[in-house]
This record gives sequence, C-alpha cells and structure tokens, in this order.
Amino acid sequence: MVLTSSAKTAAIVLATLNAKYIHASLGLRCLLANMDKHGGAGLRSQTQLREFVIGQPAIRIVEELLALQPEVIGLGIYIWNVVETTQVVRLLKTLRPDITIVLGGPEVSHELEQQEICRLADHVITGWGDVSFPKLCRALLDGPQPLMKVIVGEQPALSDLALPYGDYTDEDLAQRLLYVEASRGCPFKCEFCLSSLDKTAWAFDLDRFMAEMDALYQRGARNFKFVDRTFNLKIDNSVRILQFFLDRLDESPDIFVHFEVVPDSLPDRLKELISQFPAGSLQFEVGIQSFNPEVQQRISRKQDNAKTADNLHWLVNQSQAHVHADLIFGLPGETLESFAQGFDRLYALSPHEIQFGVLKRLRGTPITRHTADFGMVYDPQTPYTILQNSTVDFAAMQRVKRFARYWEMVANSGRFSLGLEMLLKDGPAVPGSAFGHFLAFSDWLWQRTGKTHEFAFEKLVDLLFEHLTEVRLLDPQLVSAALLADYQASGARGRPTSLAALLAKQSQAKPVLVAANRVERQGRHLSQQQALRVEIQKAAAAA
Ligand code: B12
Ligand code: SF4
Repeated sequence: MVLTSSAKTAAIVLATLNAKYIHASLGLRCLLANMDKHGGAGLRSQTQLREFVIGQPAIRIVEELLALQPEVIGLGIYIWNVVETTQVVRLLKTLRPDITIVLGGPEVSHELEQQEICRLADHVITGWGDVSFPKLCRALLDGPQPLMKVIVGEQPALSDLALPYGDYTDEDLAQRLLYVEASRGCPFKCEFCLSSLDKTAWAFDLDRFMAEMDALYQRGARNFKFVDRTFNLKIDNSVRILQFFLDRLDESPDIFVHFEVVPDSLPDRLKELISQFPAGSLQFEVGIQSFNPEVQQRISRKQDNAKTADNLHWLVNQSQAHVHADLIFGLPGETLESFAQGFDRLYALSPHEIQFGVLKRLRGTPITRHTADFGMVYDPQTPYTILQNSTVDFAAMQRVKRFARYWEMVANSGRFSLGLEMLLKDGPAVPGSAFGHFLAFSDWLWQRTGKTHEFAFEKLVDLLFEHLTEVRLLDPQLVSAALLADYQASGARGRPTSLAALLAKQSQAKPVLVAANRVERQGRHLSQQQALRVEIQKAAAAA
C-alpha cells in the first residue's frame, strides 16, 4: 500500500517531527489506518501523512503543510518535539487561523493547562487517538461541530482497530526502523514512567498481528523494533513471535529484531529460542534502572535482583543477543555511592552496553509524589531532567551527567574495547571500582578539556592515552598497543599523536595487532548497507 496519496492537496494532514529520519512514526500510521473505520468511508482518501525531523526550520514545515491546503492538521506531540512544534503551531495560527489544529500524543495527554501549545491549538485528544481523531475529523468536516476542546481519547478493544503496517512504504522498509506493537500498555507501576499509568497491558490478536508481520517480511522488511513495554509478559506470545523470526533467519540472515524485556522473567522456553538466534539478529533492552531495593520500593518498581542478575548473566554468556541494560541516576533516595554499587554490579555482568540515563520528570508521571520529601528539582524545560535532589546536589548531578555523556562517547560507541577494559580494571597503582575509575576519568577529562561534545576520535585516543599513562600510571607500551588495536579495528584512518610512531612502523610492516575478535561492534569500514544496519541497531537502542 502507498503511504501518501499522490494528491497535491488534502483536507486532513497528519504530521509529526520525529527524533531522526530513521524513526518512522507508528502513532500517526495508527491514526491513518483507522480513518475510514472510525471516521466513516472516504476520510482516509482525504488524509495525508507528513513526517518531519526535529531541527528542520519551523517555517519550512509550515510552508509544506500549507501547500497541502488542509482544513484540519493533526500533530503528534512528544517530549522530543514539543518545543519545535509549538513554534509550528504558532506560525500556522498566525498565518491561517481558520485551519483547525488538533494535537495528540503522550506529551499533551497530561498537564495540558500548563502548555502553550495546548492554548494555541483548537482541540487536544488525550491518550489513544485511533478512534477519537477520525471521529473528530468527521465532525469537523461534516458537522455537527464539536463543542469540547479537550477530548479524552476512546480506548476500544484492540480487535476494533485497523492495523497500521500496510502504511509503511517501501522506502520505510528499506531505510528505516519499523516500529511494531504486539501489545499496548504495561501492568507495572514504575513511577518515573508514563506507561505506569496504564495499569494493565492489552495484547493484539496474535494471528492477526503475525499475518501483518509476515506481510511486512514478504515485502522485504528486515528491521523490527517492538515497542511493547514488556515483551516477555505473555510467554506463549513471546515464544510465537521469536519462532516467527527464527523460522525466517535461514532464508534472511539480515533480520534484526529489538525487544524491551523485564529482566527477572526468562523461562526456559524463551531461553531455548533465544539461544538459537545468531549474532547480530537479536537485541534486548533490559530495564534495570536501579539495583537499590529501597529505591525500587520507593518508586514502586518490582524487581527480583537475584533473578535479574542470573538472567542477564545467562543472556550475555549463553546467547548471542546484544544486551543493553538501562540504569537511571537521580531517583529519590539514591546516593552517588548506592548508584555506584549498582553500576559496578551491572558492569560485572558484562552487558554489551550500559545505557546511563538521568531521571526526567515526564508529564503525568506519579514520581511527583516524592518532590517535596526528596527535594526533587527538575529543569522546567524539556526533557525535564533532574537538577538536584536531597541526596545529590547540583554540582554532583552535573558531574554525573558528564559521566553519562562521556560513557556514551567512550564505552557505548564501541570504539574503545581494549582501552575501556584497561580504564575500568582495578590496578595496583590506582585501586578502585569500574564506576570509580570512570568517574575519575570523567572528572579529569572535564578539567582537561572543558568540553562534553565535539571530540574528534583521534583526540579522544590521545586523551585516553594521557589519562591511562599519566594518571593511572599504566605501562605506556601496553596502553598504546591496546589503543592501536582499538583504533585499527574502528577502521579510522587518521593519526593520533600518541600512536603516531606505532602507526608509522605499521605502515611499513603488516599490522600485527588485530583486535577484531575482541571488538564486538562492527568496524567503521562499512558498505552503505552495513552502515545503515549499524545505524538501525543504534537507533533501536536509543529509547
Ligand atoms: C519509539 C520511541 C522513541 C524514539 C523516537 C520515535 C520517533 N518517532 O521519533 C526514540 C528512541 C528516539 C525515543 C527517544 C526518547 N523517548 Co521515547 N519512546 C518511543 C516508544 C518506545 C514508542 C512510541 C510508539 O510508537 N508507540 C506506539 C504508538 C501507537 O503510541 P503513541 O506513539 O503514543 O501514539 C498514540 C497516542 O499517543 C496518540 N497520538 C499520537 N500522535 C497523535 C497525533 C494526533 C493528532 C492525535 C489526535 C493523537 C496522537 O494516538 C496514538 C495511537 O493511539 C515510546 C513508548 C511506547 N511504547 O509508546 C517511548 C516514549 C514515547 N518515549 C519517551 C521518552 C521519555 C523518551 C526519551 C526522553 C527517553 C530518554 N532518552 O530519556 C527520548 C527523547 C528523545 C530526544 N531526542 O529527546 C516517553 C514519552 C514521554 C513524552 N511525554 O513524550 C515514552 C512514552 C516512554 C515512556 N513510557 O515513558 N523514543
Ligand atoms: S519502566 Fe517498563 S516495566 Fe516499568 S512501567 Fe515503564 S514500561 Fe512498565
């Protein structure tokens, strides 16, 4: 099916600003797919979908939207686009106050009265939009005119919804990460998370869903990211979904599937299947958030830490799945020390990536109940990141945020496999934990450069060399051998000063140090297709 009709004009336009081009909007496609079913015949053919990317000038977005001569514009509002979309709406209302602006999405589903974008718009639909948006459009086009500005989105049985997957275009299939959902909602109540408001999870009929997956696969789709909050909730369903991809891997070894899982439930049936997936085909995002039982209880997160550790250990050692484990810093009552312990515990389990997030106060989330007792101070601007609390003052919070940034750059970039091992290892000259060593490096790097961004790779190699040899007092020969191996495995072609002599020597002889077997991330020397694949894997892990 073709995503957008070839018509040059449309009475209804559905638009959003995605975080990046690679992320296709599933939410808007859900609305588009249900236009006829819930708005009445003929509505779908009057609707066009337009996706933009944050960073595009608002004026150009407005120009493109107005060129379609719409009567109604529906905009998907999320934490990553609300600031820029507010400017889009402001311009639209200034130029064409007669066009009806309808907002929806998680960012405008709570605390509406505090948001300028909601004041500027004509209607806001909170929660699910699949049914209420088509119904509202029908009323706007044909009357009777709706009286309410704010409409609580209807939440029908999932069997009443048309599925959106036919609305992924061939371009989406070839170039973007395809978001799919086998279920909606979450039964857990972690207070920092918007999904905690759902209270339960609903599953789409699996036969119907699998038929759609098959149709996507037949059309050439190979990259699937499941947005299910907890993939391993209904094990029968998880087994069937995994089996579906496993059955196609022989024929299509380039399949890549990403799931979010709860860490303390991995029954044998699931393990058996997981262990059959070859390297590069399966990725799990495992939410740990905190290993501190007191904090877990305070934020209503139920997690069996021992089982979590066992399952992570199994995934890393007995399967070839790429494992990303999430931690959140800044939760109420968490101290730098207790967080460090959790970090070290997680690091010892060797997930392929530790995603180090800093707490954000998402609109509508129950974490606000701790604001007074724990002195939680959040940035009033998106993404509402914590600035300080009663156990971590502002200076310490800044210090940890730099740690998180440098961790992305050095550890999660996958470019310093051996260098990182050296940096985090306890040593006789300078003892300490992995967290302690990286914090010391982070403090040093900040003092030394005053920067958190825009480090050329070569410069980073030199800085790491300097730190490892002059602060950690490690043997310069060993350090340069490790960094050279990392550098060469990355495929980069520059000449870091610290490695210049070794590189010169190597340009005369064949390289002796090959780190390929130890570097898990694909090299930087990639064909266009491989590069896209790496980008897709990174993007899938970005949530
Ligand atoms: C994919 C995704 C991303 C992608 C971006 C996707 C994109 N299009 O660009 C990436 C990975 C980049 C991302 C990043 C982040 N994300 Co995110 N992400 C998601 C995720 C997993 C899936 C979204 C989705 O497709 N859902 C399925 C569809 C069907 O639901 P939906 O989008 O909500 O759409 C429904 C309604 O909202 C509504 N609706 C949507 N659009 C419209 C438009 C109109 C006109 C109407 C009427 C209704 C309507 O109707 C739809 C159907 O019912 C959700 C969690 C989830 N499972 O939903 C989190 C989620 C959206 N992300 C969230 C957060 C907090 C983040 C981060 C801040 C996380 C972080 N790093 O700390 C970052 C921010 C990125 C940035 N650059 O600043 C929060 C959202 C909070 C908010 N207020 O927007 C969510 C809900 C997670 C959560 N449970 O807390 N994310
Ligand atoms: S963090 Fe995960 S498990 Fe907890 S409420 Fe959110 S989606 Fe559910």
